[in-house]
Formats: sequence, C-alpha cells, structure tokens
Amino acid sequence: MGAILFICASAFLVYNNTQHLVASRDWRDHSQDVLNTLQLTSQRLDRIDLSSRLYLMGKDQNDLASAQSNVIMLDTGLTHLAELVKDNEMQAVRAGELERYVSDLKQQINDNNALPQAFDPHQEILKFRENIMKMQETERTLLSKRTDESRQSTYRSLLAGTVFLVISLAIVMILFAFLLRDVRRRQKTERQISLTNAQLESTVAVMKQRAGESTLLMSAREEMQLCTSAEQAHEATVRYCQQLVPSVRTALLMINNSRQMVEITTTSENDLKILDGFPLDACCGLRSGRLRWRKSGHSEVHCGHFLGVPPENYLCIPLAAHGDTLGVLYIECPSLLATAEVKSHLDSLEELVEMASMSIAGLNLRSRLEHQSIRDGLTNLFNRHFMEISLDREVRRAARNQAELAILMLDVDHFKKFNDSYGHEAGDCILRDVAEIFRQEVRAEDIICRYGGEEFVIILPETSDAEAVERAETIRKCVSQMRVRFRGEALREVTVSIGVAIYPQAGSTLEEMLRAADRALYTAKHEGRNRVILAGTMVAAIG
Ligand code: GH3
Ligand code: MG
Ligand code: MG
Repeated sequence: MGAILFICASAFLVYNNTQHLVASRDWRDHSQDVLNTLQLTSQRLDRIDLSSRLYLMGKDQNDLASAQSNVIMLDTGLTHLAELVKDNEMQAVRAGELERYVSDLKQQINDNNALPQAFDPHQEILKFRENIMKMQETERTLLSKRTDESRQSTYRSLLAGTVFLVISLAIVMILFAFLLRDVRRRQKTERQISLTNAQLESTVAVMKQRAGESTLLMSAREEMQLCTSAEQAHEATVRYCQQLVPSVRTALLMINNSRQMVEITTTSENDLKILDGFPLDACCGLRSGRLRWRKSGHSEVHCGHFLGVPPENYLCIPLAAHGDTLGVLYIECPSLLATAEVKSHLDSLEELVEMASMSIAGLNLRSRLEHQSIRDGLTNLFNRHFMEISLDREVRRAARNQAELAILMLDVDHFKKFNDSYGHEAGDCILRDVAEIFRQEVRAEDIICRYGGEEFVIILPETSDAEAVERAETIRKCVSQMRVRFRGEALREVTVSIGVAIYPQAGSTLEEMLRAADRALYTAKHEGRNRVILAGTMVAAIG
C-alpha cells in the first residue's frame, strides 16, 4: 500500500516537474518569438528607412510603395508583438508606444502620395530603434532567465526521474524479495502439509492394519476357545499366523512328552526343511527363551533344526505358559518383503503366540486331567469307573437298538507267582504288554478297561456270542504266544482266562452282565485256566 502511495506521489511529482519543464520551455520559446518579432520589426524599419531615403532622392513611386507596404507589415508585426508581450506590463507599454509611432509613421507615409519634405526617416526610425532595443534587451534578459529556468527544470525533472526510477527499482526489488519470501514460505508450508498428509495417511493405514489385526486376533481367540484338542489349537495357530502374514512359511514345533525332543506338529507348507525331532537346545529361540530373529548381517548364528542349508531370514517365537516352555513357532521369511511384513505385524504375532500358548497349555492340562480321571496310569487303558459308565451306556443302547452286546472278563493266570518270581516291576511290565495285545486285537469302537489288579474287561458292542468267543480265543492265543523280556531276561509264558457274557442272554443290566462274565471266568479258572468260557456254557478248552 505504501509502495502504491509512493509511486502515486512520485508520479505526481514527475508530472509536475514535466509540466514546469514544458511551461519554462514555452516561456523560453515565447521570448525567442518576441525577439524574432523585434528582429523582424527592426529589419522592416531598415527597409522603410532605405525605401524612404531612395524615394526622397529619386522620387521613385516604387520606393514609396515599398515604404508604404513595409509600414503596413510593420503595423501588422507590431500588433502581433503587442499580442505577444501583453503578459509583460513594461513590454506591453513599449509595444503600445511602438504602435503609436507606427500609426504616426503610417499617417505621414500614407496620407499623401508623397512624403513630406520635412520627413526625416532616420529621425522617425530612431524613436523606434530605441524602444526596440530596450524591448530586445528586456526580452534577452528574460530569455536568458527563462533558459536558465528551463535548464533547471530539465535538471530537476531528470533528477526527479532518476530518483523515482531508483526508488521504484528499490521498491520493486523489495516487493520481489517479499514475493520470493512468500513463495518460499508457501512452498515450505505446502511441503509441510504434504508431509503431514503423508504422515496422516500412514497413521490411517497403520490404524486400519491394527483394526484388521485385532479383528483377526479376536476371531483367533474365539476359535482357540472352541478347540477341544491341542492338535486343533496347533492348526489354528499356524492358520492364523498365515492369515496375519500370508507371505511367510510357518511351522509349529512342540516339545514332546519326554521333554527331550521338539517335534513338528503343524506346518503351512509340506516342503519346509525342518528336522522332525531335534533336541531343545538346537533352537536359539528355545535356548534363550525369547523371540529370536535370524537375519543375515545382524544375527548370523543359525538354529540347528534344519534339513540341509538353513534359510537366510527366519524368526523363532517360543511358546510358554505358566512358566512352562511348550514349543516354538517357526516363521520363515522367503523375501525381504516378507521380513518387513513380519516386523510390522510382530506385536500381533507375539499376541497370537501368547494366546496359542495359553490355549494349548489349557487343553494339555484338560486332556491330562481327563486322562487321569478315566485312564489307568500303568496300562493307559480305561479305568473301572469309566468301564461301568460305558457298559451301562452300551447296555442301554443295545436294548434300544435290540442289538447284541458282549463283554469279556480276563484275568492273568497265576499272576502272583510272576510277582513273586520276577518282582513287582516285572509284573507291571507283563500287565502293560498284555494290555497292548488287547489293544491290537479289538476294534476301534471296543472299550478295553483295567477292572482291577490283573483283571480286565473288554466291551464289544453289537457282537454275537460266536464272534465274542472267537475274539476271546484270538486274544487268549496271542497272550499265550507273547514272550515278555524284562531286563534282558525272558519270562515264563503268560496266559489269561476269559469269561464271556452276551446281552441279553446273560443279563439285562450292567451288574447282571458283570456277574455272568465273572462266573464264566471263575469257571475258566476252575476248569484249569488259559481258556475261554461263555457264560452258561463251556465253549473252549486249553488251546
Ligand atoms: P489266579 O490264576 O487264580 O488268578 O491267581 P493269581 O495269582 O493271578 O491271583 P491272585 O488274586 O492270588 O493274585 C493276584 C496278584 O496280582 C496279587 C497282587 O499282588 C497282584 N497285583 C495286583 N495288582 C498289581 C499290579 O498293579 N502290579 C503287580 N505287579 N501286581 C499286581
Ligand atoms: Mg485275579
Ligand atoms: Mg489271576
């Protein structure tokens, strides 16, 4: 605004100066004009003087006419002069006098067609000359003064123009500097805005990723809660790990029951080059008990659980719950992009592993408790309590379906003698081997239980008496052919006696069935052992 005001004021000043300059030049020209007119007047006077003298000497009418015409032109010239000098009072008075002289002169020359004898042109013209010289002198003074003024005006104008130009240039430069500064500031602001926008976009992207991850983790938590076995939880862990970071290859490696080895439980790909069974200290992650990256250039030491050449970049996250290490989640990064993705999802991966650890530990504990409550610790067969529940259920089902149901009651013959001869531990070993033969010789749907001591019950649903006796015979034979070795020593032949009871012939309730089978077993013992007896009949002898 100040700059605009300055430019306006300067422009006004320059305009004023120019006006002055023009005016002073006009005045100078005006003086010049006056001087020229005076010069002309003087020349005309000379001509009048000359013509008059010639006429007076020779009376030539042409000379008179020349004098007369010059007087007329002189009159006209003086009128013009009076017009020119009317701005100057003194000069106007002198011009007026000249006009009066010319009027007298005109009268003397024009009134007669001859000049009076007394007419002295020199005298007449002298009056003019004096006045003209005064006027010329005055006008020359004026001309010199006006020339000075004009020169000064020119200088002033030039100076004002130069100053105006310099100041204007300075202002333009200052304005340009301001403009440049503004442009730079705007560019900086724009850069900052675009940077802020980029940061905002990346924050939004991170938040979106977090939201996606938390949804995924939520569904992982729900699914882990639905798992009924550790195997399901293993699969869910690998599946959700792959969903979190699809570009990686994953394996869940769990410490086995002996706690001596780590075994592969689930993998995302079949061609992972990982040893199925390796000692705990082969994995750096398990050894340190912490998440461990193997990255070329950063952490060079490789784990020892690979088949062949280990990959370049991988991650081992140990699974631990309630102070117990369960295994390790192995994540292989086949590319740098996959490594970057794993890094950006590391928190969620750790959360997933923590969740999986808790879930697997819970499921392991549940399975152990369940096992302990329904299994016999020595033989791993179902216990008597479970047998009673199962038999009751099977009897009801058989009644409902009008189907047959067989139970075998088995007792190891002269077992006490084994204990007495080889020791209690050898007796335990025999019981475990006998149980294994039972497992091998029955169907998956059959239920094998340790009834107590060296007595066992096998429930065979939907089995006829002939089939049951045949199955019992097979078992008996297999047991008698079994060779038990204990601490390098071959033990005596083991035999079993088996009582068979069939629903509904032998009884219609659990107690009746067991009683019938027990009676048949008692009969088998009584008859000489190592035999099968069907409740109510003797069906087999020593094999
Ligand atoms: P029988 O042919 O008449 O059945 O004779 P037996 O010796 O097998 O029968 P008895 O009932 O006299 O002896 C059973 C023995 O089984 C007694 C007990 O010490 C032994 N026993 C019971 N439970 C276990 C066990 O868990 N381990 C071992 N080693 N022995 C057991
Ligand atoms: Mg017994
Ligand atoms: Mg016995």
